[in-house]
Amino acid sequence: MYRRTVPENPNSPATHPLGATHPLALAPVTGPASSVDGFVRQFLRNLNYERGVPLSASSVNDRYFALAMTVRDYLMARWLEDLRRQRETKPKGVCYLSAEYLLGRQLDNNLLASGLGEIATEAMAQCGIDIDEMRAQEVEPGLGNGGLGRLAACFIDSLATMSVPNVGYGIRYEYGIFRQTFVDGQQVEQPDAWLTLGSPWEFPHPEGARKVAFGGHTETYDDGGVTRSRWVPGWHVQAVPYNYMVPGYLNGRVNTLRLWSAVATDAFDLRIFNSGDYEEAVRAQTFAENISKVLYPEDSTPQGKELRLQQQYFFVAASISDFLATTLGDDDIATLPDRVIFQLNDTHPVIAVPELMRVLVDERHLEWDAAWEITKQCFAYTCHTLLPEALEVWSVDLLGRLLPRHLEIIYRINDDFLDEVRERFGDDEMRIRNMSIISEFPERSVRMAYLATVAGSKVNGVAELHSQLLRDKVLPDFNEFFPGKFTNVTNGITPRRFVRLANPGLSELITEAIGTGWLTDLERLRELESYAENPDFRAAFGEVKAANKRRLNEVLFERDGFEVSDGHMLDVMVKRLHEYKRQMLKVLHIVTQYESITSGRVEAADIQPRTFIFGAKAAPGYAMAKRIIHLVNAVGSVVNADPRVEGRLKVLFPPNYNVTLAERVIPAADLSEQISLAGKEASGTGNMKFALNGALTIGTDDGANVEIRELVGDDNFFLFGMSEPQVEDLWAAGYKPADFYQADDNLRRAMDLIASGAFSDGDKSVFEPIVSNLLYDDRFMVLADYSSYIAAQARVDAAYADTDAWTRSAILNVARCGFFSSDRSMRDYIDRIWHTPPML
Ligand code: 26W
Repeated sequence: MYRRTVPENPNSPATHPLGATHPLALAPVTGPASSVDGFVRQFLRNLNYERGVPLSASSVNDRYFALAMTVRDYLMARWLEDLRRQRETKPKGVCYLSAEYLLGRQLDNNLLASGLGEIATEAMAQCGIDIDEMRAQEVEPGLGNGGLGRLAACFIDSLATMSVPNVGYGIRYEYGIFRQTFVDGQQVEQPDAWLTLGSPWEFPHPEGARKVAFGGHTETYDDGGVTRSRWVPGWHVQAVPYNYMVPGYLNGRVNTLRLWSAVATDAFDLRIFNSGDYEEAVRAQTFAENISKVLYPEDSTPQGKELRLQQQYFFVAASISDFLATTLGDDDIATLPDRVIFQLNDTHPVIAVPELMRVLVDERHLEWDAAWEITKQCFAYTCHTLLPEALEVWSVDLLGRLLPRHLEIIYRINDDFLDEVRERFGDDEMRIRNMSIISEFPERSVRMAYLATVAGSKVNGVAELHSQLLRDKVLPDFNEFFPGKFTNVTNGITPRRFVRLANPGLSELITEAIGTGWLTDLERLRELESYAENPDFRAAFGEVKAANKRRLNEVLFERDGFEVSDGHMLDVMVKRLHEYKRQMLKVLHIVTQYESITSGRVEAADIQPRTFIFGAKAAPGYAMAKRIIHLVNAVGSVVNADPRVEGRLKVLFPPNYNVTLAERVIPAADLSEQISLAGKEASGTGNMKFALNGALTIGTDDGANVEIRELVGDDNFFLFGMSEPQVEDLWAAGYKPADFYQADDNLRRAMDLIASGAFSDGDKSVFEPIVSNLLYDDRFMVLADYSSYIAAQARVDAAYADTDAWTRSAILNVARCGFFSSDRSMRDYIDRIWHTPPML
């Protein structure tokens, strides 16, 4: 038997991660809703007085709002108390600056964090309400594209759980990431109007609006003998803050996420735009409000669009001004580094660097050098990519028009920096040109990653391999110049959302075995290792996986009408559609299996039945990515309709993959596809979520896969493909895809089948661009890794045939991946970069 006799109470202070000594850990669940009766009363009060409806006439949305407000009411006292204590003790805090937060639904998370789950469920039942219906009512705020945005959401969850003072600053996009639909297998984007029914989680504070300036010109003036610069802006926008609670897990801590919404300033400013007529005035208003209208759906390919730069400056200017006004207050500006670290989530918020300099020098009248010393201590920068095309640059022309003073400041930072470089390395013009924040080709522009590197107290990559490549390959000159500045913090994920909430069955099993502490100390999952050897535990683990598959089937049937076959291995690839992630490799594997059966070379009965699940959005302007989506759907239609592979192969591509769907798909998966070209995926975080939910990984030696494999061991990971150095060598030697095509019969047959029009009603032109890309022009070397991938998939099939051994491996994956908690990532940032102790 693996069960403990006495299950621990998760609310018990003794088992609380902060220990019995933590004052808040001792606090009982109190507040207006701490009993079922109290919860019902508060819920009805909210329904009647906040929504203005009686229960009998309430809509689902009314009830959802009233429920959410009741949870909010409970958290409110803690929130206010934390803010009060912070004002009083003035601790150093983290301001996380991120253009994206991919939060996912809030209700369940906040029920879990507050410990109100059972009470709320019972209270709803007493009111005749199915709480699952309430959960389903919430529209997830999709204010991010993918990994970077979801990482920000995991990080703020961990900081709250660790009681570290933090404000997450970002943009309240009126439209989040587009809703994906398929028409004839092709992606069609629909606007994501997530606010149509309102959101019960946000607190608007129009009185806390900050004024953000744009355009105009700069001038110098004499200030009692000192020559100073000032910015004379052309126009302004108001940034209105919306606050969201970020509750820690059962620790009584509530941090803040503050997202900014743009509105036009007063009539005076409007006049700048209009010639006195009303229609022009309204147009000006629209112009201002456009700034926070829509999330840019580009992931990894910067557009260089003016509106995007406006968004970036808008939110960082508002955030810095907000921090100085509300938190630093009248305290000496020189103490700023003791009070805050601004963490730059990729280059998107890097314009904050010259903004802080402008505030310090122009507004607070600090000497340049003193201001620079402060600024350098207040920033740290995380890079999330290596793709050269994803490294943001802004043309000097655009920057100078929109932010003329900031451009001057950037020039000055660069001049001073290059002087230091010359001093150290002499007049090495090549080096100077390579290190300059300003690049001259193809047009004069500002390299935001360089600016962040020069200004940041630390620069980090997001997995060991990525950090090493960043340091040694992308920015080696900077590493030489700033020894010790570069570091690694491997990404992590919050186990609260991605294990506890997404996989209640597994969570219960784990808690029965090892107790409750693991949710805030994920390394404790190690204690599961011995359970991998226990047949009863393996059986129970297998049952949980089977139940999760059934749960997924229900969702897929309900949302997309999909019927999923029983007894299949679930082989899942969910992530943004990008060539470097190589969804095409997965397609070639499917086509290979399909071709080998339909051509009669392999018996259908001899293959391991698999259901392939894809989830992926393509940037609307990324033609190749969209074509690949079309191909996946086309292969799916043919394969799913072919009786020769019925019951053996199935391809499902539910549209609109998002956090909510991820929470259902990941716990059901057997096999996790992490197949990027080595050196291209900075980290990946989906890979961690799958492993922690007991899926085995088939993957390249890329990003955090490297660390996953090290931890779970080679026997529990299906490695394939070239290593990063091999990729470099092959590329340098001249990659010839045709050689691989010629050398492998299976590959040739799969490619030929696609080229023949078999998946496009005989029309060869439809997928021809994909085929010729792979054959003649593929930077991501899909064909080079094909045979190794197929061989690894054969090992997967063989392994899966031994159910018991597979389950053992799956348990070991869970047991050994505790390292990938975002709590650990946060601890790394805190110890090595931020130096912001928890507020106990
Ligand atoms: C439009 C410009 C642009 C450039 C880069 C938009 C978005 C980006 C991001 C950096 C892309 C991104 O999300 N990167 C992912 O970040 C994750 C969190 O660190 C990593 O796990 C992924 O490997 C990385 O691709």
